[in-house]
Amino acid sequence: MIQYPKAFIFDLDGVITDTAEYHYLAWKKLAESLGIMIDREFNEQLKGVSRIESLERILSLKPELLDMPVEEKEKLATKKNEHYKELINQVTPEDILPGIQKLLDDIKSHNIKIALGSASKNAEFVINRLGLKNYFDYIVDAAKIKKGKPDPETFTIAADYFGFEYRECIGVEDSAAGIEAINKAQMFSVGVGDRDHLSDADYLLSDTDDLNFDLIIEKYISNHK
Ligand code: B16
Ligand code: MG
Repeated sequence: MIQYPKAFIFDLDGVITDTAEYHYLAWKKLAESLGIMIDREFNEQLKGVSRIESLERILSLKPELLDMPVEEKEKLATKKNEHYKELINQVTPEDILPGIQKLLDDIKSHNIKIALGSASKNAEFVINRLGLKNYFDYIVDAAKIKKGKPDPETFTIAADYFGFEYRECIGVEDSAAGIEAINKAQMFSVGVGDRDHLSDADYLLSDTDDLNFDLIIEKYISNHK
C-alpha cells in the first residue's frame, strides 16, 4: 500500500500566486527612494525573508543607512507594506498560478492535510482574495514565528499543529531560504524555480505548471526508501 504523506505545507508568495513579484516591485520603489538600486538577482535573497530582515539586507547595500534608529526602519518597512497592500488589493482568483488549483484538489481528494507556511503577515488576506481559504486546514501566523526561514519553525509549527512527524510532510517553496527551512525540518522539499537558487531541493521543478500530484508522491516515496 502506498504510504502517502500526511500533509503538504505550501509557501505562498511565488508558489500559489505571483505576489513575489509585488514584493519585489514594492522593495525596489522603496530602495530607489533611498538611492539604492536592487535587481531581480538581489531580490532572490529577499524571497521568504521577513519584512524587517529584507529591509536590513537592502540597507546593507548602503551601509551608512544601517545605523538609522529602529523607529525609522519601522517607518520604511511600513511604507513598503502600504505600497505592497495596494498591489495585492488587485489580486483575484485568476492570479492563482498554473497547476496549483489542480494540485490542491488532488491533495484534498486523498484526504491529505494542507497548510500554509508563509513568512508574510499578509498571507491570509491574499489567500482570501484568491478564494482558496477553504483548502487550508491550517495557516501559520507569521506574526507568531520567532525564527523565520531558513529556520525550520514556519514548517514545523504546522506539522506540530497536526501532530505529524516531520518526515511525513512535504514542503513546497520558491525561495532558497524556504528550501533550507524544509530540509532542516527533515521534510521532503519541492522547489519551484531555477537550479541556481534551489539546487538543494529534494525535487525541483521550473514551473508550478509542472507540479503533478502523482509525480511528487513517487519522488517522496523513493526518497523514503
Ligand atoms: P510581509 P512567503 C514572504 O512570503 C515573501 O517571500 C517575502 O518576500 C516577504 O518579505 C515576507 O513574506 C514577509 O511578507 O511583508 O507581507 O509580512 O514567500 O514566505 O510566502
Ligand atoms: Mg515564496
